Amino acid sequence: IASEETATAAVVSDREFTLGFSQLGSESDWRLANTDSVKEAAAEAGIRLRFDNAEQSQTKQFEAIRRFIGEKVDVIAIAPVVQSGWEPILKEAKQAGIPVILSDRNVEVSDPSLYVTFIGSDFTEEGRKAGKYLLDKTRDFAGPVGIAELKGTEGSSPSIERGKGFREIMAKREDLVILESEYADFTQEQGKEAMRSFLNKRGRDIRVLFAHNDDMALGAIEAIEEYGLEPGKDIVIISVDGTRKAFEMMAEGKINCVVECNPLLGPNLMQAVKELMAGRTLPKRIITPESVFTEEMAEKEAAGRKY
Ligand code: GYE
Repeated sequence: IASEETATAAVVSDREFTLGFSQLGSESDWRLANTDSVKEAAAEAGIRLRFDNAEQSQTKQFEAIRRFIGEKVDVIAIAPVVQSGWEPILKEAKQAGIPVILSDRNVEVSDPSLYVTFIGSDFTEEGRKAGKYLLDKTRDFAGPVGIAELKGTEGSSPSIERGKGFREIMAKREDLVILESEYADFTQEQGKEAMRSFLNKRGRDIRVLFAHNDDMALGAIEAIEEYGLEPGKDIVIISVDGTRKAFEMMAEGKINCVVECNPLLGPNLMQAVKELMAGRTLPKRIITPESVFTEEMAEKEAAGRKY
């Protein structure tokens, strides 16, 4: 009897859970690494995954989430493209009794019980780290120091918070001036386009570029070279994410500083799903630890990057 009981218990705890994951898009190398991480971790954890790519459209995310609710998945995870507008759909999930985990980006809701936990980076801190590098690097520059900013997706939590953290630190010095700031949707193409127009307007007055992600920085590097300037020398480049391509550029001296943002959230997410299914209480916030890398470390680090 004892062994039969154990067998039953094992069957119950090994029941295959279904996770519906609404991925916001495939706009960057960070995102591709994030998607791979989620898929791999689900397979490893024995969790059935319903995956949807919303191609940067919140409406498509709503549609996917409604499908997941219809399919009666056990848990829904969302990487929300923008911060606002989530209350109604989160209420639908709640009414259906399906717990929601936020992954990567945050939402703005008045009722925090609409989601279980938010797993992802501290974007404000990332912005502050970028700002601190800026202070060090430009310490001896004759002012004013003109800065260009490539923002990510309008209304997205990483873009809002990175911008905020950066400005918080920047405010410590009056000679630092943001000359241009545009949304470029976290993509290389738009990063290049926006940087080209910044240069056409401001030319050499731009001494520093703060790009909210690596893909936009890579696009900007192309624009800077086409304009006839040297990225990393004529224009200091500070970026966020830490993709292999960015590390390679940093090893060549074309990017000066990369603030790390870790996309490998899959294992944490699956752990959270399992704990939730086992009836445990999760912390409201799960933050991923991250570093800052500069040129001196680029070559050594580039080889070991997983994304
Ligand atoms: O920095 C960027 C991606 O939400 C943290 O989205 C993520 C950001 C990441 O497109 O590369």
